Amino acid sequence: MPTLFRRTIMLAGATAAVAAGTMRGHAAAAPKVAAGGPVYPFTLPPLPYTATANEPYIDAQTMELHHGKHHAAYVAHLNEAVKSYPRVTSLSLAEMLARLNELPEPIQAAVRNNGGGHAYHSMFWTLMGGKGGAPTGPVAAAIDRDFGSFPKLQDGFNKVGAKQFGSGWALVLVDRAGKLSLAARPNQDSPLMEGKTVLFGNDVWEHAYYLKYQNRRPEYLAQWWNVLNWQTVNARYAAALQGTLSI
Ligand code: MN3
Repeated sequence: MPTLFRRTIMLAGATAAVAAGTMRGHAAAAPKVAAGGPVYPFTLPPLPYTATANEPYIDAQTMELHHGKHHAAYVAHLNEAVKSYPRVTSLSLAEMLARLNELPEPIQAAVRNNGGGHAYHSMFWTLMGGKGGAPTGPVAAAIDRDFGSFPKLQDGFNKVGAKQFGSGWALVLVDRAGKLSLAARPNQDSPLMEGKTVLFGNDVWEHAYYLKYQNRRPEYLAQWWNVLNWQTVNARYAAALQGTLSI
């Protein structure tokens, strides 16, 4: 059966289950997510550093617009989309994304885009503000094991980020055994929708780099490593191994 038809039938089934007053009909198929993380009403988390903290690699104006305008809009639009659906607002952000196909059809696209955006950016700010350099801690050994070396990881990551057509994210995923892998996703599509967990990632939407780098996305990708906070990456890695990494 063509994928399009399978998807249409699945969504129709999910919509019927919700219309009948239950979201439990498809619960068995929903990917598991860790407890915790953002819940409704969603709020914009403050930047964990000043807007200038990632200069000269990420300029202050980009940080202020990206956080105060783009991320703030995802939060506002997500709250607006879910506010009239108490069965949805009772879910965490991670659960909303993992169970996207069970949500009422009229809000699925809004949750996918704005919920995905809120999850990604809430992680993204915490990943920066560091000093870059070579990885430290337990994640350094995992990088060597799964990519061969840190430069090989950087090269592969920068390539998937450069090749992502249009807007999206370059990602390192981590599974429950701690195994790392490269990925990219378009727009704000979250791997949480597939039951997958992000260790870290870089935003390759033009709004993340255009003021400073214009169309030079590969240069932005290369420079971004200079602000990566390995302490955050290690904390996320430890949480992923414990099954407590929510977004
Ligand atoms: Mn962004």
